[in-house]
Amino acid sequence: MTKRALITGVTGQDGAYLAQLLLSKGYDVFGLVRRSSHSEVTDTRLKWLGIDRDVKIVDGNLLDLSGLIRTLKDVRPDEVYNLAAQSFVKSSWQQPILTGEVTALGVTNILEAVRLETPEARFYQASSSEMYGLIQEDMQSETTPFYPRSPYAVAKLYGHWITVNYRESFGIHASSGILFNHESPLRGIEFVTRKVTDSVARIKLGLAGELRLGNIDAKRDWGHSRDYVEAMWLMLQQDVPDDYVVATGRTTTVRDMCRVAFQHVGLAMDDYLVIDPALFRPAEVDVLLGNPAKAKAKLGWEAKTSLEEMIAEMVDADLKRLSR
Ligand code: NDP
Ligand code: GDR
Repeated sequence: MTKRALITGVTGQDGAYLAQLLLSKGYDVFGLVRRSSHSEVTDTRLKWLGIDRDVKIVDGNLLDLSGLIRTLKDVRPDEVYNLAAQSFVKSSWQQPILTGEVTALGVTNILEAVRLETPEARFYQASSSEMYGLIQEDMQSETTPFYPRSPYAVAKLYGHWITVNYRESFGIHASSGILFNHESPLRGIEFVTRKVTDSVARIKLGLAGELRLGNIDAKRDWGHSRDYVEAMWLMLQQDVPDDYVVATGRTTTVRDMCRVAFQHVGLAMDDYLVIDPALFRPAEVDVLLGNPAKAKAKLGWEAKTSLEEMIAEMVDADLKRLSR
């Protein structure tokens, strides 16, 4: 029988790659999309991957429980991937309440809909390494204590624990992936890697003269979204639901990531980089480094793409976009 999957956040970076993966495995893929007056831009990423006609779009919003219940009743998915969120950390200080409503309580809404309509469905929650925040261990694993440092991270912590709680309270097959930063040519332009690759491409083409960044000493464990969505799927194929760190096990400063991008087009970073204090955050997560040992041992999952390969792919994609 053809498996049915529902993806919330299907218009985002991970939603697009996950939809592509599930389609390649023969799933019927349904994507929850919130209404926009600019409907032509909502499926940009699905179009980029050439799958916009293959994903069945359902109208809905993580804030609207009655709509979610109707969606679960109609779609009757075997697997539900909850990727929708207000996902930009910096905006979460400007919009802390919205972030809490969508990124935290929204998880309870979708879990309630699953519990009421399709309690046998397997559930994936998009948890985040941001939950570690002010790190309590040099290398973060599933047992490292959390210390969130932004309204976004606080909201994700709620989403994480409510997922664990629905697993333990109602026996729902609910797993939580604690994913470290992952990027791609489909990354939103506001996130630092894509901001860098887009700016480097603009500078190379003579369309811009500088790149303004905030804290370039921050360190992140960066992987590729295409690799990470595979781990999401693997989690839902296990007999027993669980929580997994998904990471590369390597950490790099924003400065060095940026240098890789400039080097790829043969330019010297120091000629263009400007530090802008306005881009610093009220509280920073200085360093993240994940330990993916459990994902490797239990899921057989490993990151395949290096930071250098990924940044090169992103710069090339931005050069192509801008040259059109
Ligand atoms: P994106 O920001 O690219 O995508 C977020 C998605 O959520 C979009 O499809 C957006 O829709 C949707 N969305 C936002 N608010 C609502 C709402 N109220 N109702 C329904 N849909 C909504 O994020 P990513 O793809 O990068 O990340 C996917 C998930 O994984 C997120 O939950 C993120 O927090 C989490 N995560 C991401 C990591 C990363 O490094 N990328 C790491 C760890 C966790 P629209 O297009 O309409 O805006
Ligand atoms: P992050 O990603 O906050 O880790 O959250 P982001 O790319 O926004 O920032 C990474 C680091 O770069 C520093 N930085 C800048 N960041 C941005 N966006 N713009 C800048 O100009 C800039 N200059 C320096 C930041 O201060 C930070 O230290 C991402 C999101 O995808 C979350 O949803 C996800 O949960 C986590 O990754 C894991």
